[in-house]
Amino acid sequence: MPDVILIGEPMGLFTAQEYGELKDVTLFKRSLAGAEINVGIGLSRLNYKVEYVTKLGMDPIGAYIEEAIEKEKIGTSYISQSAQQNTGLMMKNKVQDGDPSTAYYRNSSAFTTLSEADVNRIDFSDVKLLHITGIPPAVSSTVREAIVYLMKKAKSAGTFISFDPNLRPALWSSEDEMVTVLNDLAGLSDLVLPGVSEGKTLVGTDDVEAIASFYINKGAQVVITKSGAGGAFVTEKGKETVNVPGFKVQKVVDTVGAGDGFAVGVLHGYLSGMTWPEAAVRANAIGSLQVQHEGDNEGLPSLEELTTYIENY
Ligand code: KDG
Repeated sequence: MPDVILIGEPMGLFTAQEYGELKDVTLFKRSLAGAEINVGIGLSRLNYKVEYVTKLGMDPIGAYIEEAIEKEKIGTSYISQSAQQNTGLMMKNKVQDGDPSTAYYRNSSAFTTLSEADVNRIDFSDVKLLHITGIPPAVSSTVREAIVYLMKKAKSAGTFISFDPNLRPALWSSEDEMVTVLNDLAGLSDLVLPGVSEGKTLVGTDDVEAIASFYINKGAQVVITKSGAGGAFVTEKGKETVNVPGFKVQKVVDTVGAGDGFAVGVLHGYLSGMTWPEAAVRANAIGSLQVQHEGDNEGLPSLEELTTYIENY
């Protein structure tokens, strides 16, 4: 049985190898993207048994992604395929430092056709954690239904559920819909991982205590709010909020994937029995490693690399 189950849309990522607008770039490097597969890769590198639920097209990028997932020692038993639709793609431009711009090619992708019928054989007995993000429920109503089905099944099996809102307004038909759906999903979760600016959109405030209270009142046991350079704010039900400072970085190469790295650290802490503030230290460390690398998951460390990084910081 896996320790962790994740569901999401992996994409072939084409990262520009020269500066300029995406429309002008001629040279790209191919790799793998997708918030949930990033978290899966991070946890697998830390030696957890991970099973990833997705649907791929029967095309070269789908085949590449399946091989990449296997190389990362992630289970593929819950991967289904569509003969009619293609695997999603994404492009990202090269930046000197900071936030690159991105373009999606994922409308009507194979993953958008995933439905409850693709996931109803998933067995949660002995599964410790189900990790959900706010991206997959945006891509289609069938995916959204499948996610609610999985969360309810996990909950009745006693599996811990973590939720990272991962706002992607471009994928939703309206902000109202995004806010309603994501707050409902957060209400089915034990751990919620919002960013401060996401809190502003989802809860209407950037006050970390107010954001945490909102999700604790919805049923969460713990809320860990990300505040970039301000580190993380850990609020456990019935306890005072604790600030865990971030790790300073010499040079930010690419911010994409930092939130996924943060989630990896928190979930590593949970799975290995640490306190939540201890987990937040790992989260800040992995987030800071990830921003020092180009690519979505290239900075995610092994257990030894993580330990050495924290010890030498
Ligand atoms: O968190 C990194 C993601 O932004 C990236 O991998 C792409 O999953 C992705 C998405 O849908 O935006």
